Amino acid sequence: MWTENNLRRALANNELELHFQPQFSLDGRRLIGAEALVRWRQPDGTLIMPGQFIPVAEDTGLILPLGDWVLGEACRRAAELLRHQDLMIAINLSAVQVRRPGLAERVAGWLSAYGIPPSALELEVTESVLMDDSDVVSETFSQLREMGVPLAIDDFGTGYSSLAYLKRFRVDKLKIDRSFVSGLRAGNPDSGAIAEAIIGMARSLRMQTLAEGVETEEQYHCLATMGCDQCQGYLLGRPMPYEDFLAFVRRDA
Ligand code: G
Ligand code: G
Ligand code: MN
Ligand code: NA
Repeated sequence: MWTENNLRRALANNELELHFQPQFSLDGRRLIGAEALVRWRQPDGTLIMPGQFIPVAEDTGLILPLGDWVLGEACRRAAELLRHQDLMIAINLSAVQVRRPGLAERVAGWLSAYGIPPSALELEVTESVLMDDSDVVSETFSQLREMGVPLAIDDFGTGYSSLAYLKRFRVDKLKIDRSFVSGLRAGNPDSGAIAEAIIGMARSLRMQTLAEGVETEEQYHCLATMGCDQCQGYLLGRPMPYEDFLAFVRRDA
């Protein structure tokens, strides 16, 4: 496991980078954006995945400067990408970042620093973050809502979901966890029962749905039949370095 000092050095030496996993509309397979995923490029070239350092960052408070770097870098990249195509960049937020006052102001600052519209960014949080009923969390999400920054629930369906938070916050999108996608089989309605229930609920509440972890044409087809709006997964593109994603966008544009 990486230590606080390793991570502090990584931030100071600018060793973090964002990779981008493309996201598509299910109807027509149009490129609509990407999820930005942080990686740590060590001086010898080794790439460290977030599962190995995000927990350390969360425990030590370094997630605050790290998360702010991710936000700024995502906005910088979004500004470049918007010159080629109308896209949305999604980023992941940790609970620690949301509980700290001032997140909405940071977001507003980065949007204006790079001159991008709020609709070019999407913030992903897990269900547990929205179950926090503190004033700070409510205030932050209502500010973000007024600003017009879209909010998505990551790994939807895997938390201990009281769905009450869906009444308190305006959520724009549910990201259907890949555990509900991996088993999808054409001709087997049971395999898609949970995904279908999520899609139905989202529709009644006027939220969009994005299926994660789509790896096969069969899964893609099942989701399209169920009326899911968007997807991401190895079938259509793995997380990739910025330059590769840019090439991807230019081919598509
Ligand atoms: O990148 P990978 O493809 O291994 O992502 C693993 C997990 O790491 C993701 O589920 C995501 O929740 C988390 N993660 C990736 N990038 C970030 C980030 O910038 N901030 C936070 N808080 N979590 C991230
Ligand atoms: O933020 P979140 O927890 O959703 O992070 C996405 C994670 O899922 C990343 O680790 C990413 O590399 C991984 N991932 C993305 N697409 C696929 C896929 O099609 N299959 C699998 N198994 N993992 C995926
Ligand atoms: Mn995510
Ligand atoms: Na997820």
